[in-house]
Amino acid sequence: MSKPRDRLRIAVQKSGRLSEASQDLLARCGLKFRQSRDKLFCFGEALPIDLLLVRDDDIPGLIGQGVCELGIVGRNVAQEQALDPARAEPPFVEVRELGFGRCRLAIAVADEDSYAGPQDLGGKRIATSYPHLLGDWLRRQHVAAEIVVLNGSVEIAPRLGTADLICDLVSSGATLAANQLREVASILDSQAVLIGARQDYADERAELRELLLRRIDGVIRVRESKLLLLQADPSRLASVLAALPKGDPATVGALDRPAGRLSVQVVCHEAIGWAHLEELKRAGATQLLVLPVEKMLT
Ligand code: PRT
Ligand code: ZN
Repeated sequence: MSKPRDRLRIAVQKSGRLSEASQDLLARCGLKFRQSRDKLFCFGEALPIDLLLVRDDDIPGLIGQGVCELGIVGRNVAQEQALDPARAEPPFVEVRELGFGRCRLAIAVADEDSYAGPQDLGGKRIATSYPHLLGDWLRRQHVAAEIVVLNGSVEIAPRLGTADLICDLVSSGATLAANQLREVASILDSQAVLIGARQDYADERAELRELLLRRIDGVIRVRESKLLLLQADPSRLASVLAALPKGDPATVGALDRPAGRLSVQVVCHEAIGWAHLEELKRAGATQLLVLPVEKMLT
């Protein structure tokens, strides 16, 4: 058990692919920070929630040691450390998917090499920075291969002859293409996740954690949400409602002008494309408006 504390600490990546989006998410939750001189610790001014700016690889460990209660990392980093056989049980759990930093951990072979399935990897040397995730996947495929651990520039290993193929993070695929490599299997779908300590807190941190999670849920819901407004004739209402995108129940009201017409509003949690608006128009909707939602508390 860690000592009682009345402030919550969140660890986020100091500088890298997840830094900006992580800090942006917390700002949208209403958190404001005063940065310290060493730029590692940021004091929370709006709420008793402080920020630690560190390397992403250190975040699961900081939670394990009780230094922080929450952290934002790629699922690839969290799962790699969770699978480390040196640890009995990972001291953290995935609390929320955050929807940014999406990528996948994938096996890639040289363009000219054939690949018919995992069995083709038997006896090969695979370069990766994710030995535990790769080892776990190979075991589940019943394939025995040699894992060559590299901490960077994994994609050049086949050309250097230090490995036959690689297992690395891919987002656009441009890096693989530039290195004459071809993705053949994805072993983990990743994105930024909020991780937290397994334990419950018997002090102020329990309530702060709940408050922050509620705000994060609101921010995530709002990010994809749109308010759809339209008008319809009562005779067409049923067909318009049937054509609405999935979302919260629609609110239907009567308009003064033109008399007898109905106004419909609904919060939608998926993208509304032009084709969908045209379908609604065919169903009898007019005056269609799609508006962004800024805040939501339900
Ligand atoms: O310094 P620190 O240790 O904190 O940062 P880092 O260098 O370890 O991590 P960083 O900032 O590179 O990435 C942080 C997290 O972003 C990763 O752990 C992933 O969860 C996520 N992420 C999302 C990615 C990518 N997309 C990504 N494309 N991380 C790395 N890449 C690399 C990949 O390794 C490869 O070299 O980008 C290249 C491939 O990109 P494409 O677009 O060419 O396919
Ligand atoms: Zn890192």
